[in-house]
Amino acid sequence: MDGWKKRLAWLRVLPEPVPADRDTPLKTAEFEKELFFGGRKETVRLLKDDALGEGYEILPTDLGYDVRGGETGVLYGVYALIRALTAASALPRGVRKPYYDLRMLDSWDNMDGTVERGYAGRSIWFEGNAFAYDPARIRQLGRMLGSVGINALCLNNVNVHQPAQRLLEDLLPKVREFAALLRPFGVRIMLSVDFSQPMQHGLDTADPLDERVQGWWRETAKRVWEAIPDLAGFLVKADSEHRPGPNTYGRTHAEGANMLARAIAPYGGKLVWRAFVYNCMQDWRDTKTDRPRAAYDLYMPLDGQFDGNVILQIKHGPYDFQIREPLSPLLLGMKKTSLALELQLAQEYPGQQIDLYAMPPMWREILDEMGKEKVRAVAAVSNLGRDDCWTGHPFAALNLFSYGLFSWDPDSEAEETVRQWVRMTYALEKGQEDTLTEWLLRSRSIYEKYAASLGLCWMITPNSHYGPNPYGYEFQAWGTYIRADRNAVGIDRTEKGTGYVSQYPEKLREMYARPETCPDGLKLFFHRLPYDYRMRDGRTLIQRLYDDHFEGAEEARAMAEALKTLELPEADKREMLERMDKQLLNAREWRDVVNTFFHRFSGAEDEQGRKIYD
Ligand code: GCW
Repeated sequence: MDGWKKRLAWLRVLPEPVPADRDTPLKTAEFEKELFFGGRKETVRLLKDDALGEGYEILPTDLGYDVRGGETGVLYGVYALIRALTAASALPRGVRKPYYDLRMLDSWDNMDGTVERGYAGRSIWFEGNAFAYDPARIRQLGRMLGSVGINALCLNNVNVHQPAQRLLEDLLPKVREFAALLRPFGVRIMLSVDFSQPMQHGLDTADPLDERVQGWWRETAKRVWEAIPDLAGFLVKADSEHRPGPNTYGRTHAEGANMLARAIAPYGGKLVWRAFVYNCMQDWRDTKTDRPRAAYDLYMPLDGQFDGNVILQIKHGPYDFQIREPLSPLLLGMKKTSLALELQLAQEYPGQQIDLYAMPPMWREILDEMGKEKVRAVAAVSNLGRDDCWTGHPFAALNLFSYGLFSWDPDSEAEETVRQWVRMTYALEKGQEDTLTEWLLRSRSIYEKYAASLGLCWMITPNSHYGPNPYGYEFQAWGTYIRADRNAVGIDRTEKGTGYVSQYPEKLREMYARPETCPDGLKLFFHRLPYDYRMRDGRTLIQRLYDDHFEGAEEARAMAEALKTLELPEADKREMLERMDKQLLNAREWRDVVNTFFHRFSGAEDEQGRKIYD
């Protein structure tokens, strides 16, 4: 039950729990300071300066350091100082403020205790359709989030299943108690709400233009914010994957979002509206409809129509957190709407916290391509659960840690962030530290080689989304096709095809539109190409597919060999080894299934004569 108490992830240098009487960020900061510096020679002074808000400044003094900051800023400053000293990285200089005001972690926790796409055990706070948690664990969770600057936690799944609607009703006092546990760490609560909720209360409609509906939400917001005045906002998944929404009433998403936004505006609440909307009832015979187009087609005409406290939350790619996708064109196109970038720490598609998949290199690419200023906020789907080690695979904690750092400072470097996590989490000698850092940084490209070569995604086991099944989604209604036949594979998304490419600004459009200039990693995302298509490096397309799959599986093996040598705490080592064994089986399966699939279609032999099954 209490196993988690020994699993401190990157907080290993703060071994004692924060006592319950530390009920403000400043008091927490005092505690962390005493704990860390108690045995050291430096003297640290905390200076509260409300003008700095979440910001802080660390000033070296003759005796140690002064940390100046707002109420929460002081806490962030203390954590930043502890990180810098533990990881031997440079001290943050000057006044540091978070680039994004809202740095959200979205939990897909259901009240029955399950976690949608959760790979680290059951919910940490829900069980049996009620709140059920150890307050000490929630405080430790708050500490983890606060230590990397995450400042909002959405408690419940965006698919709002009963009785989660009751969080706004009779369970509200429980939400209030929960919120109090996280407040000393600068973390505010958010709730996912069901657009049709007024209909559970005697109304025969949820039409956003109906005055009774508007009145119901106003009343509800008043009650909710009276109970929790610092609630960060509501999160809504509407008209998406069978969720209710304004479309039912012939209303636009701006009308739907604004109605809720107006109800919560008096309290400073944010209405976070997800842009993950597409036709999930597509006929696979229909080659005109192209799922990646959907969000842009729907939302671009609404740009400028959303209220100021609406934030449109957009997944980084136009599909759905695949291993390799181009940036969502909506992130580049919408100019008059506040946007949030949505990432997924839960490894739904990338290996489910069994296979190793460090995300910072991917986020660096996404942020560089997007430009950090395009969005006003960031959100990530949580990878946490009730497992002792919090994230299933102990190394998956890297993704949570790094997400915090990137959301505070979107200019963060991937390698530096990974190294900082390694040093915070483990006390390894230099050679081992380099080994772990290096393989973490390579882990995404290894996974990509065996699971999504050339941008071919969705060749996965339906529903579970773990393991290969090239035609698993080919005849389904989700708009997720690869359209492989004996001559060619991929979807033509150029002007001659679905026209998706025209949603990009000119420079990107031109680059993606021609197979010769389209990056290899996205070749089959944008183009339908024959197996004998010549890649820039002279290989044929089919040979490149074979090579990637052989290499991916081979590199996974080399990674496992290298990581086996690490001297880690016993539990971490055991869990890592167990998962590595599974990853090797998975990589082998991907290699052989995908290669066999294309070999049977194309009839092409591997130039290197490696074993492919007939
Ligand atoms: O990736 C898909 C997942 C669903 C999820 C949905 C979403 C919460 O398979 O489980 O539902 O995305 O983001 O809404």
